[in-house]
Amino acid sequence: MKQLIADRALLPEGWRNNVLLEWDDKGILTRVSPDAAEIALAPRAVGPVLPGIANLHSHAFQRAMAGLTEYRSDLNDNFWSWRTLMYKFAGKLSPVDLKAIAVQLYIEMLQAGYTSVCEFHYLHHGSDGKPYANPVENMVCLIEAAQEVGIGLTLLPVMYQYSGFGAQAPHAGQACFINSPEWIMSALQILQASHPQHAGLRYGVAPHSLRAVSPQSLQELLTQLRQWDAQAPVHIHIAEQNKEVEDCVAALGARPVAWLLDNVEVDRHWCLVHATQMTTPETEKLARSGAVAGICPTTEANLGDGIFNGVAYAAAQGAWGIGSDSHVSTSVSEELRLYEYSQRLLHRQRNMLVGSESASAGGYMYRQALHGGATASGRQVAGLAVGQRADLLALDPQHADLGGKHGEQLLDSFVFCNHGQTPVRDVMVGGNWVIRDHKHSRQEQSALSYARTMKRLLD
Ligand code: NGQ
Ligand code: ZN
Repeated sequence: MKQLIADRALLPEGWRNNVLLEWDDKGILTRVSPDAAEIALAPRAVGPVLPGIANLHSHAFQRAMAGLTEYRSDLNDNFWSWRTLMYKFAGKLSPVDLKAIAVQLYIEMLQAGYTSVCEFHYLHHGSDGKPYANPVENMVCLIEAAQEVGIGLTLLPVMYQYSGFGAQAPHAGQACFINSPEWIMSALQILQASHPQHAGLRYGVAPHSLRAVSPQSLQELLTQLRQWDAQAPVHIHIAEQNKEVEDCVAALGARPVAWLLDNVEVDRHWCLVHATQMTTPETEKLARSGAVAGICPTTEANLGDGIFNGVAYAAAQGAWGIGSDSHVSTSVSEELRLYEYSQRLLHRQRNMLVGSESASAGGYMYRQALHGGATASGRQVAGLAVGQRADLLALDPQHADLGGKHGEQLLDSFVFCNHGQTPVRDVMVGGNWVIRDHKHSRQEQSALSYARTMKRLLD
């Protein structure tokens, strides 16, 4: 029997004491008993226990670009000039490089408290656009990286066809992304045969954006996907930049979020990443759809995207989660903090996202990101409850930010304090400890191989 006792743990009903957790061979929780009497023999968590969060948006390869685009590359340096640099970098990567980067990144995510990741993966072919001998080679690298490191994975092969609205031909720099609905469906079948889905691995799809697919191919993909798996997650980049909104209005006669909600059946299986440019009616309609808004605060700030309509979305009780996207940061707490701070700066008030008085902002954000991340991942990772995965973190009770604090103060301190090392001390995924005392068993090996990869890429 696999067990853990937590003196304090955050359960769906709130903070509870003396919680006995038990899980089965698959790492699924079979018992969650607060105020447990028979606790003497079970191993004990070092400090307060939180459920682990799913990172709902990642392009793993971009981890290796962090810090390399922070200079003015263009007189009008913006999202699109950053993208040109990103394409150049993507063109240099081999499958071996991708795997070394992903291993490093996934260890960093675990250390910060993410226990799952959703990979929005579009580097499908070699830089000349030629498919690899195994057409899903890069996706296999991501699966192997996640398995070796021990993080849960939702893999979303990206459909990418065009360079802009109105089915414009792709640019040369996009050659390694290009495919079709048939390609995606056959990739999913190959992957399911070689790496079948299990509690720690789930497949879905990601039409890249309304600019990179057509209404017809989107519909084809969705029809075929739903025959294959009625519940599979669907993620899309939706409305990150104003230019994208203007082009969408010109081509399709509506703003991207409005067009998608009016033309496609969008429900809780959908995750709309970067729903940054929304009117309030779009915001309210998105909230009602049940879809998850994928908010990536550090990347959206880094790329100069704009600020998510968070206060209206929270008031409409919309579901949301966080993604580290381009990985300029892999810190759970920094993502949550920056989301709330963006709202404070915009509205010149404090604690904007929590609806009711005296509710904790950190507590609200942690729970929302937990539920939104779990829904977007399409996996059973929604917290410490029977039937969910044993994905959890134990905070360091000795950390200066946590001493003497209780309940929601722990979450507020986790999110809003930033002093020294992260308080995330131990991390368990699917019933296995993957981080102990801040360390991963493969971290030294990974650091060496990541450093070699970076040296080669930058030489
Ligand atoms: C991506 N990243 O696919 O990596 C995009 C940029 C695009 C973000 N949107 C490329 N943050 O949207 O065309
Ligand atoms: Zn993205």
